[in-house]
Amino acid sequence: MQDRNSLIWLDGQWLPASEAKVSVLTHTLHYGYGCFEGIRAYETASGPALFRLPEHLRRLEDSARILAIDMPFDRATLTAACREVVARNGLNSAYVRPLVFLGDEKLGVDPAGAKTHVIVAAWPWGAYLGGEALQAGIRVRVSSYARHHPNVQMCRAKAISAYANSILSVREARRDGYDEAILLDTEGYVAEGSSENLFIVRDGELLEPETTSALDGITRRTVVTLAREAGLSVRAKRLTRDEVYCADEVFFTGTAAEITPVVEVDARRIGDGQPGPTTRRLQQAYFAAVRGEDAQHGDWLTPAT
Ligand code: PPE
Repeated sequence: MQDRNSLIWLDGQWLPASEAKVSVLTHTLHYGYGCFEGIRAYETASGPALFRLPEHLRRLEDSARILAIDMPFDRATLTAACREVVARNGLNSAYVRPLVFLGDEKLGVDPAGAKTHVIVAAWPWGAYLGGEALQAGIRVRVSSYARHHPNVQMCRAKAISAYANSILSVREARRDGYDEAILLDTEGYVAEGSSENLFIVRDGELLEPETTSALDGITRRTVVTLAREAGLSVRAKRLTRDEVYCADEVFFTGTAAEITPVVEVDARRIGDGQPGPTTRRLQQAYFAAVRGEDAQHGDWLTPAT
């Protein structure tokens, strides 16, 4: 997937992907200790721009803090790397992936002595859940796996190790013929998708899970803002799976997944089985914002050049 000639930023140096290599004794490869971000750059009338870059870099800093990893690079350095990785690779739109990991200086669970490294890579990434997903919607199942309890894996960190749970749940869903998974928290309330936050619409109101077992998604925050501006009521409450079954509309949000309608959950059709009007309206508002067509939210965009 990654073009071998694409340029990757590694600890302050620009290297072709074929040379941006780590040792098989890299600490993070063995124990999954590290964190990352996913940021999209969209084509706008004034060139490619990164959507909500400061918020993503703030969350990367928060993730490192939660994991007690000292970040070796400051915000300004990483901002420049994220902008440049799009520009240097000549991408009009891109998915940008900063990743913080520990090196091969030592192994053993205690990472003391292993050096912290950072990469920033970028690649073109189309619709996350397939070309049709944004238009037609997807089918999801409630996972047999629970999302992490915060005393197991602190979910406010976008920690690499949290994703084994995501991978198991998405593989289970696909094995069973679904497109994605919804994970409940350990108390049985809805948490999030394997790599998305979830919203439901019921009687014109937008509801999101009140949970400590989900990532604080930046697309989620964007949708809350856009919905309120559109005059919709938005509320967080503990959501159960049967409330999802009975929703008028369900959709996922995420940088990669953008706003993906959900039209079926556990063999139950949602609404009339088509993406609903509120989902459509929020998709339109979201795509206008990311493409720089919403004058009110120009400050959400950082030009790549
Ligand atoms: N929950 C999880 C578990 C998650 O991984 C993501 C993003 C979200 C919620 C939504 O967060 P935000 O992107 O800030 O709105 N998942 C990223 C990784 C996807 C991947 O396959 O890699 C993403 O969407 O970039």
